[in-house]
Amino acid sequence: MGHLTPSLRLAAALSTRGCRVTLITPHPNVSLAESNHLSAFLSSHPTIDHHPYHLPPSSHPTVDDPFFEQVHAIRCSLHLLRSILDRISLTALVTDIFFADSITGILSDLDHTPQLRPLHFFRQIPSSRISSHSTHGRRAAAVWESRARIPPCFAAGKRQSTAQVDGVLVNTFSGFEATALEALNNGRVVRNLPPILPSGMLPPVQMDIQGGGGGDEVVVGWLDAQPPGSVVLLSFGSRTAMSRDRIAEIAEALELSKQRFVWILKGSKVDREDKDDPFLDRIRAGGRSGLVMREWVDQAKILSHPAIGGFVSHCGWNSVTEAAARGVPVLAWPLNGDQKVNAEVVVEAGVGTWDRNWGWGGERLVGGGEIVRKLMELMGDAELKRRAASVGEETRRAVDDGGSFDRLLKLIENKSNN
Ligand code: BUP
Repeated sequence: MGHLTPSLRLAAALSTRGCRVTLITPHPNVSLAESNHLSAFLSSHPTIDHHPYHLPPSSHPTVDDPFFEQVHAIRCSLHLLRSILDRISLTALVTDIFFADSITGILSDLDHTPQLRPLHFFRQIPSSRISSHSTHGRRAAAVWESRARIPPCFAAGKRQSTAQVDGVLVNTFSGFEATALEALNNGRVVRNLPPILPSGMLPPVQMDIQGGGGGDEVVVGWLDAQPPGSVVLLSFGSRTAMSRDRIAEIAEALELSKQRFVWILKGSKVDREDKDDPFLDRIRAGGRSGLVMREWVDQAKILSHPAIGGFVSHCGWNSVTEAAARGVPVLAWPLNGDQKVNAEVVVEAGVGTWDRNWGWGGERLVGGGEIVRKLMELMGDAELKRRAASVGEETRRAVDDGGSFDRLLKLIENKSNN
């Protein structure tokens, strides 16, 4: 969902601004959440064309993470895209950065698209990896701390794929990662990069999710009855299973703290076996002052509710930007992948806190008492609230000026005029 959500937002935003959009997605999807979102999106955007491309059965059953299994299957079958691309009259192609190298190879093979170079869609720039220092009170040039920390698409081995693209579109906004964007675009990180374009804060897509079960109404109805800023939202993404021990400690902390909360709780990797689970049902039934939601609910919508005063998050990049854009303070609790980097961005941007001693989510069992202390800090820190609110305001201003998105549209327009 972390990749699909921004891609759908981008497709919707381009379509609204007059682009004719075709969506190419692999089939089958990895999770129920993905297929539900895709169908709802296509029904609510009838002008967007859709081409599924059918993946062969998994040849990599040893990977125990369905998401990585899917990435592997897609990478192995990108040649299947050729026949689809041959049938579409393309002006511009936006691809997820995961498939950068292979797509570039396929395009150079297509007869009718001699000047077509893709735009890669990348999730974030880890600005915390760019250190800015102050000289005589002025912000000086940003430099990378170490090559090893450069995002893979910009690193030397992968540079060929970025050299052959028209731009790298990043799911971020300038108010949030100004230093990183400036450093990349001025060649201070790696020379001769294509333009790095922030997508700006893409608005959430309005759609009716099939089988949604009315969870959103339940949450919003409950939040409407709570005082402003009094509720903490807890969500650790849709993809990673948390250990039962950890779930139990969080449940205990919520009970001890008497903190009002909404907890989006997933017990398994993606949503494959998450249906009946007596353990999770017991947690859900606990007598605490909040809601435990086992089904998909609209997180961005919940974060927008005035009753929400804090967010305990695994720091998936979308979650981080959704919270930042709404000025909601974050308690970072990364689980894997790029999430520690994202947690650093949260701290650097001033929108949240992160206790590095907690390590990866699954590494060390953080006790209920410790979680209570952090929860209290998150919900009671007036300075943190002020800083987060000011980042939210800056973001809203950035959306209003629409500058970065206009640059993207211009790029596409130039290509269609060529
Ligand atoms: Br769970 C959940 N509702 O119930 P990230 C997630 N989301 O709207 P990561 C919901 O999914 P993954 C739910 O708002 C965000 O836009 C959430 O993306 C939305 O996480 C997206 O935060 C999740 O980037 O992806 O780890 O990359 O959740 O698939 O693990």
